[in-house]
Amino acid sequence: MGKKALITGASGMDGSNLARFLLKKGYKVYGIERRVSCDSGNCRHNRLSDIENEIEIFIGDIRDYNRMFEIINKVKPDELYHLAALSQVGISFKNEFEIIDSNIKGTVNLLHILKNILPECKFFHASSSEQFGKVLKSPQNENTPFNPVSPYAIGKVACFFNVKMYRNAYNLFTCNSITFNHECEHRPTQFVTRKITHAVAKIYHGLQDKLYLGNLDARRDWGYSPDYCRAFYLMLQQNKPDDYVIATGETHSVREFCKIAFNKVGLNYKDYVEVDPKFYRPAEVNVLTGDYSKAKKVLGWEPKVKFEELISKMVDYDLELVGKENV
Ligand code: GDR
Repeated sequence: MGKKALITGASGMDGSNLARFLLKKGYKVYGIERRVSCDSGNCRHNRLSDIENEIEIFIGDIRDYNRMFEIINKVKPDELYHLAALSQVGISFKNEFEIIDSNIKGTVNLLHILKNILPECKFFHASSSEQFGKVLKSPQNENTPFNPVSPYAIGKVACFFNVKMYRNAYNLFTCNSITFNHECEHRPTQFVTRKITHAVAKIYHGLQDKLYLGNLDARRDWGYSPDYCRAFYLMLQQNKPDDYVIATGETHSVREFCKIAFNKVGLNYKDYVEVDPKFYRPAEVNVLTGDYSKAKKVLGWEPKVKFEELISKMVDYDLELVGKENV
């Protein structure tokens, strides 16, 4: 029988891409998700619709220790991929306590349960490049000090060190990916990339006039979610647990993203994009660039899809989606 993988946040962007990847590898895949309703035509459950008969979903909240205990004890996974989290950095400024409850406590709940009942289970945690915050060195690698500036990033630093502590203190096989921004066609529109590509499609189809954004000069290292899910899997296949930066090594501004996305449909972003201060954050991370050389050397991992191809994929998808909705 194939290995068993349990994924928290299974219906999210990475969760669904990882589930699809692991099924192809012959895994029996189980997912945990909170029961959530659809948001603005972006129904989370749609992301799993093509594989819904191949995976088993448990409803549960990572904040609920007893429920997590029950699910882990029942599934007894070989590998646990912990992807569930409040993931919107901007929103985290208004939700400090949910960061503590969901992101930090949720992660410690899972680690604590594994230590007590399933110490042989390998554990993956999605840490974040936001931990580098106001960067102290560029590009950022596994040795770059953290300097977080948002509740989200501070919470991820706490999770990162808990994952490391359970590895060192209790000998659990636990790994962090220090994951830089990564996107795909199913990214929720609350994140800037999909907000842009979805707007490009709506503007192209005459359904929207303007696109209001925040800081156009923020620079990020944007990769492709399915590429990054492959790295998550590879981390758990090594002989030794460790932490890895997962990135593309390229940095681009939100403005450049707009320029290329609008160009794809023959439009000039300057005619449509306006800045609305309401989308600015109380504290911003200006520039991130990842150095993934350790992942390349140890995992043999490299990103396949880079900036322009990522934008093309997302714009093409949204043009088709909005076109269909418009029929
Ligand atoms: P980020 O992603 O915060 O980097 O975190 P997001 O797409 O939200 O922002 C990227 C940059 O774009 C700027 N920006 C805007 N952002 C949003 N959401 N909406 C806007 O209108 C807008 N205008 C400009 C932001 O200020 C920011 O600089 C993502 C998440 O997936 C995290 O969970 C993950 O940990 C990190 O990436 C790595």
